[in-house]
This record gives sequence, structure tokens and C-alpha cells, in this order.
Amino acid sequence: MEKETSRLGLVGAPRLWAVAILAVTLVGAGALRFGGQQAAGPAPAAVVPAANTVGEPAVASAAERAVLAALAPGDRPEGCIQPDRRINLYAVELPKDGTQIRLGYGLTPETASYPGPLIEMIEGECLAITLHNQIPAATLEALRRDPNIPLGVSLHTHGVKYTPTSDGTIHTDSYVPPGGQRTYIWYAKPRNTSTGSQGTAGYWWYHDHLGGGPHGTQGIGAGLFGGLVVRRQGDVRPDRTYVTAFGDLQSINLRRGAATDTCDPVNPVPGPTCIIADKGERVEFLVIGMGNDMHTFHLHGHSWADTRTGTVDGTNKAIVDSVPVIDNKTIGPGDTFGFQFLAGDSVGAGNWMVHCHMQFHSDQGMSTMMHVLNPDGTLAAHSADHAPVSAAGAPAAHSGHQAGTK
Ligand SMILES: [Cu+2]
Repeated sequence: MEKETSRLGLVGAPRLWAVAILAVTLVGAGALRFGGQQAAGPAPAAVVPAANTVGEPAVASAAERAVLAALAPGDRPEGCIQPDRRINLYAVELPKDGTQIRLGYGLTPETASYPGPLIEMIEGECLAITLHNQIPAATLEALRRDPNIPLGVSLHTHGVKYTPTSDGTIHTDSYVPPGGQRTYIWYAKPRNTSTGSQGTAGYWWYHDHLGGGPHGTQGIGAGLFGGLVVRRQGDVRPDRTYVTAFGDLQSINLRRGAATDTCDPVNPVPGPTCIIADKGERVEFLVIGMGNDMHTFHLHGHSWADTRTGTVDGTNKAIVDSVPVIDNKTIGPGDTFGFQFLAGDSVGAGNWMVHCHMQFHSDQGMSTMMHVLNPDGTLAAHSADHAPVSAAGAPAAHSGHQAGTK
């Protein structure tokens, strides 16, 4: 097994990191906006407001490339000569949820969360991700169900290209023991119309594959998962992205009921438990199916084009009409999808439910809110029994989630 010793910290010049920061949206930490695309005033005649579009991938300098090339010697996916960008990802233990062990990935140990940070790639890009396992061995021992499996965690991804040494599995020895680190190489292969290779653009997820056993079941269930989006050059970039993982025990991002929505009514801070947007912002959801159950993802007041990049452009009626526009979608374990939409489009500020439409799941707390904010940045008025958080900051009753208000 590869054992790395290099500790390079922030690789590359500031300009590289400016690109990297643009390309990695901190969903967990929230509040990262692209280009200040907040809509102001009435919408103009154009259907879609001006928005950032995805440019070319970062290209490292020759000196930086030499460093990056040495990070993870060995195989590269075909087409990836060497990575041009690197991020660090830390696996850490977080405060327990009751008696439940919680783990998270973070771009720094201090910002680790569940879900972990959204990782964004551009087709054609090759990314090096150095995973640092800072989870105490005793914690991993407590999660372990299979005594034949060594202690450790890993990074396994969906959708993009990688070789076995970046698979993040026990049989490939591509995991990280406590205190160790390892660099994984992901390649966002572009679409190739000559060969028929479909490319990698779309909505995916990454997760542990070793915590507790050979499939990472306990590691994922403790919080080691996050979203991955691969964009194409020219794609419209959203103002905000939210990752929502629908999982076992009727959970959204491993929370239920009031714990899914902790927005302060006056000063809401976006994050895994506070889904907010200004009216007219281009919002993106990345939905993950985890665990053992089927679910349906339903969003009130909004609908979306069901495509690999979550939008459909153009005026070709045959093409546009061939794309379903939906507001409810079924996901099974391991499935992912995503979409973009304009928050409050025609419907305005309000508290819009996001829930599983398997009724007994939503009745058990698999329900949260997307808050389209008032112009002053506060949450729209809502009935007293549905306040996400009281004025004093204490969680309030969430009877409305169970009241079948659909
Ligand atoms: Cu469900």
C-alpha cells in the first residue's frame, strides 16, 4: 500500500487556489456565492438571468505540475497525464448525535461536516485529492463490524474515472489507516463523439468504503459522504448548491424532523440544515440516495428539467419537449441526480417543503424546508407551529412536518 509522507499544505500559487476555491463549493460551510448573481428587482424580459458559466479547467505551472506528478505515483486513468489541481480532504470525528458516532469530511479539519464539501470538477480535469485520516483508531474500532477488516477509512467516488489504486477499497489496499494519508486521482473524462464515450458530466457522490466493514456501511452511516458535480465548459454555474442525501431511518443528511432545518428566522446561514435562497437566485440541488431504502424527492413550488446537468437550453421544440420536467423523482441506494432552478420563480418568497413522498417516510420526519427569503434576508412568515427555530434559538415543535400539509 502506498504510504505518503509529503505534507505540502496548500499546493501552488495563489492564483491556482483562487481557481480551486471557485471550483470547490463549501456546501457544509455554506455562503459561497458565485459572482454575486443575486437578482435585484423585477425580472427582465430574458427568461434566464445572466449567470456565470463554466470556463476551462485550471492548468498548473510547470513547477507545480512536477510536484503534483510526484504526489501519487502509479497508474493514471487513460487521458489523465497528471493532475493539475490538488485539494486536501480530512476525515475527522465530529460531536456525537446522541449516542451515534458522527464522522465528516472537510477541506480543513475544522470545517468537516456531513455531508462533506461539494467537490466540483470540469470535464477534462484531473484532480488529486489527498485524504488525511484523523479519526481516532478507537472510534473506528467502535464502528467496526468485521474484525477481519483493518481500521481505516477511504475515498471512493462515482461517475468519474480512476484506476484501482484510487478505488478506495479493501481489496485494492487503497484505504487510509488512522493517522495516515493517501492521494486519490480522479479524472473527469470529457465526452468523445468519435468513440462514443459519454463523458462524466453530471451529479455524483463520493463516500467512504471501509469504515466498519468492506463496504464502508458504518463509515457512510456515520457521515462520510458528499456530493460531486462534473460540469462542462459553457454550463451555467449556479449561485448556490445544496446536497441532500436521503437515507435510512427516514433521514435527510442523517437528520430528521426539526433537526433537518435549523435556520435562524432573522439571520439564516446556509448549510446542510438551512436551505435558503434569494428570489431569482439560480439554485442547484444534488440529491443522493443512501442506505437500504427507496425514496422520492419532492420539492414544493418548483420544478426542473430532468437531464444530466439539470437544465435544458435552446428553443428546439423537439429537444426541449423530449426532456421531462418534473417535481418529484425516485432514487434508490447509490443513485444521484441534480438540477437547477430559479428560486421563487413566479411563486416568490416562502417556506417550500422538501420531503420524501413515501408518506410514511415524510410522516416520520423525512421532511425539511427550502426557504426563499424575503427581500430583507429574513425567513418568510410561517405558522407558529412550524417555526424552524424559536426566537430564542431553541428548536421549536415541527408538528407541521407531520401534519400532511401537502
Ligand atoms: Cu423515503
